[in-house]
Amino acid sequence: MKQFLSPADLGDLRKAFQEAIEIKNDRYGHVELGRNKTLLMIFFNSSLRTRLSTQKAAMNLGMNCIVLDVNQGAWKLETERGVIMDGDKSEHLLEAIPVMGSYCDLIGVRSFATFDSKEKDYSEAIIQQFIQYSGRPVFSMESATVHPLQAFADYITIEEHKTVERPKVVLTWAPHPKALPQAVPNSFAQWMVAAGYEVVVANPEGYDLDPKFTAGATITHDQDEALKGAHFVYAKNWSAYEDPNYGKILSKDMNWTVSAQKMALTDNAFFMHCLPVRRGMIVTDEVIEGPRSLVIPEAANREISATVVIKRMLEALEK
Ligand code: AN0
Ligand code: CP
Repeated sequence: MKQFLSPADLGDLRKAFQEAIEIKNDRYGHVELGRNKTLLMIFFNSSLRTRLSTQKAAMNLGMNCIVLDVNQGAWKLETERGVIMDGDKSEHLLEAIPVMGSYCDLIGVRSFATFDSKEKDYSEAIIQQFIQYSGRPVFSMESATVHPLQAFADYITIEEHKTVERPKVVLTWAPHPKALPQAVPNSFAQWMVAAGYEVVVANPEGYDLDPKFTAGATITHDQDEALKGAHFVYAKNWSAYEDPNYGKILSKDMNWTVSAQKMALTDNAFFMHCLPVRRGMIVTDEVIEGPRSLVIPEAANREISATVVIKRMLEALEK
């Protein structure tokens, strides 16, 4: 595997799940694979889970790990070609990327949507430059439009907890004070459809996601209707995708907050969220602290999803 952005990069999801469970039962079983290999993790944005779980995954595989927070201590990077660099940016990404590639064997990149340009965000301009110019396999640690390590961990978590072969999985928008990317819901919808589940996406009008990611899911603007019979409820805020409101907040409607009353509409569903989550906005304390909340095991599975992905990239290096 040379890049990791989508479920297609992983191939057969059932095989990937089996590999995940093998790793979970013996997470140091491949500790020789990464000996004298180095992972470079590059963060353009903040992180708790991704940083810790990905570093832990690399260590499980015997790798060395270097972490760079681009905005704290590195030179300010220009990302556009053809500009006269007479401003505050000291270095161009086109030099920085091959230099970074020369110090490592694999690269993970976190680079959120900036909302400056939908076209730029949806072309995944930053991570694609890493893929093109680093000379190394590259995986997304949440790039502009996708968060595949999260969606893979979510898939593992659902497989572990489901009690019917094809569960009803509902992705619901919920209110949030700041404009957030569509990366998590895009990947979640894409992976859940790829897993073969019954997938329903519920969001207020104006918040429909890019159909490229939701193809195969049912889209509705009626949250209560969507929740009926759900086995898993995945809450997430995102900003508008559709023009002319790309990246904007159109609603903070607290009727969309996932509460015990909302969960009562479901088939005793599990509650999921990628974290970090704002209590009282996205979900009530009662639901997130309740016995059907999977937020902690879901976050713990980030170590597992990252171990599978890094293992596959290391195996491909040897070929
Ligand atoms: C980010 C997002 O919504 O994409 C990261 C989630 C994993 N969340 C925030 O910035 C709060
Ligand atoms: N879920 C997730 O990716 O969390 P962080 O932003 O803390 O890494």
